[in-house]
Order: sequence, then C-alpha cells, then structure tokens
Amino acid sequence: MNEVRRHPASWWQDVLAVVSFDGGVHPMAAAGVSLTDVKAPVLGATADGDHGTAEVWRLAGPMHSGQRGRVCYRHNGRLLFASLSVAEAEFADGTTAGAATALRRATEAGYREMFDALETLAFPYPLRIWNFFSDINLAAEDGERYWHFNGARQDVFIDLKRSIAGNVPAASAVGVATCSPLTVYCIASAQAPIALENPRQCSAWDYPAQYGPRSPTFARACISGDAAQTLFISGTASIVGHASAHAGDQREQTREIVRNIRALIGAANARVDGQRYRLEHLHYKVYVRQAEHQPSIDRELRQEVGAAARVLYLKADICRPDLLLEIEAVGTPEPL
Ligand code: 3EB
Repeated sequence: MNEVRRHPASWWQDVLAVVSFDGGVHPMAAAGVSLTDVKAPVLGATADGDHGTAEVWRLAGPMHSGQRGRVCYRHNGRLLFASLSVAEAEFADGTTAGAATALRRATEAGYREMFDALETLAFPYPLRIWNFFSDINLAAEDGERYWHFNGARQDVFIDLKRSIAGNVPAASAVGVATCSPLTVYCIASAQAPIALENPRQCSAWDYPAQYGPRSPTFARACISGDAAQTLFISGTASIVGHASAHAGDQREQTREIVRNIRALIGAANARVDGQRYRLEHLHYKVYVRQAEHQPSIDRELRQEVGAAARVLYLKADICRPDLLLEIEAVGTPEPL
C-alpha cells in the first residue's frame, strides 16, 4: 500500500476502485476514492510498483463518486464500481438459531441495495460480483451458511425479475474471519456482458441438490459488452462436472483449476476475433484455505502461467469443505 500512496492527484483521477485486503491504515479517502476493506490476509503478491497488495482498478477518468445508502460507488461513465458491507448483527433476532437467518437477511438487504443503486445509476448489468462473509462452511439451521447465502441471493434475483441461469454475472463467494461483515463489491456496466460457461463443468445454476437446495447464481466467466472486451473469470475451483476433484491435494487441485481456466480462455477466444486472451497475461487472485499451502500452490501455478504473471494470494475459505483453493482472473485482449 505504500506504493499506492505515493501517486499524485492526477493518478487518482483514473482510479475506479481500491480494495484493500491487508487491514492496514490507508489515508487515501482524501483522494476521493473510497476504500473497500476485506478481512482476508495477504499471503503473497507479485512485486508490482503500482499496486502492492491492494486490488487497484484503473480506467480513463474523470470519475464520479457517490454513496446511496450503504453503497459506495465510483464510475467513469463506462464502468461502475460499487461496494457495500452489511453486519449480520444488524439482522440478528436475539436467538442463537438466528445464525443463518441473519446471514439470509443481510444478503437480501445487501443485494437489494446493490441492485437498486445499479439501476438508479443506469449501470444495470453487474459483470462481476465478489462476495465475502464469515464461517462459509459452518452448519447452521439445515445446511451450510453458503447454502443460505445462495438461497437469499437467488431470492433477490427472482424478486427483481433478473435471470437466474444463463445471463448471470461472473462471481466469487469465499469465507473470511468470524465476525467480519458481509462485503459485496461489483463492477457493472450499462451494456450487457457476454456470459461464458465451461465445457468441463456443470453450470453452477444446474448443480444437483447435494450441494444445497438452491443453486448458486453465477456464470463461469464473462466478456464485457463494450469495446474493451475485458474478460472476467469467476472464482474457479477444482470441480469437474459438478464433483470436487483431488480432495486433500492442493497441487492437483491447482492443476485442475488451470485446466478449467484454459477451457474458459478457449470459450472466450471463440467469442472474439483471434486467440486474444492468453493464460500468461491474465491477472490472478488465489484464495487459499490453509496458509501453508501457498508456496506449493505458487510453484504449480507458475509452471503454467509463468513467472511474470501477476498473482495475489489471499487466505480465505472456499465454499465446499473439500476445496483447498480457488483462482479468479481478469484480462484484456491482446491487440489485433
Ligand atoms: C464453484 O465452482 C466454486 O457462489 O458466487 C465459484 C464462483 C464458487 C462463484 C458463488 C462460488 C461462487 O462452485 C465456488
């Protein structure tokens, strides 16, 4: 973050968003850019002069910032970044059995506010949504907390007459430390994206009921509908078909994930002219369940993506207990 602080005001004009994962003190609100803070410890980051350990999105400014209820947003007329945090405690009804009910209510409130802001601001299409909440694998009231999150998220999509299969946003949903609020942030557009699925995987909206009574609502990847054709790859796990693969083996899971990401890059390249997205040129974020696995995951990943690729490692829980890591990616196409 020290690197981020050094920039002049002109640099900040082109900053759409900063997401901090290290929990440090960041006196950058002065620059007019609100900071999204996620309580996921950084386990490693590629040395990068501009970004350090934060996630920084830069686009051509000028930017416009504001707040609507809990939602902080900033946009350049083409893309909008929006984020919010909701404390589950706000929705607890006083009984301990409320553990899942409070998460459901917080998720519903958060998603309603988020979509309301996107529609009012005329960026109705979320391209990519990031979700963080605590104790994702914990059993609570007939099912894991992730299942409750899925139910509440899908309820809001249905209620707002949004599609729950096919044209859905790319996403990730991972677990952070106990007592952290639900934090959701997204990148949204005025133009519909091209949603992509992975031929090696069952679509998440078609998962069988063994993974929860309500399916997760996300696409495996999408390409922004504007001229930039930015590729957003959702959190990608070691899942083939609908089944988790290589339980207990983080190296094999990493290799399976790279096969999934290669398949998604293939699907993306089939939708643009030429082989324009390349594994070596994407920016990666890796969620690692057990910190001690990071070095071996990094070795496996580097063999595939190369030493130069930008990779940020965060400690977070993955939504199925048998999954040890999940990898997301973003990239722009090579010039023709
Ligand atoms: C999976 O493929 C792994 O619930 O939004 C990946 C991406 C996963 C997004 C979500 C979950 C989500 O099912 C988990």
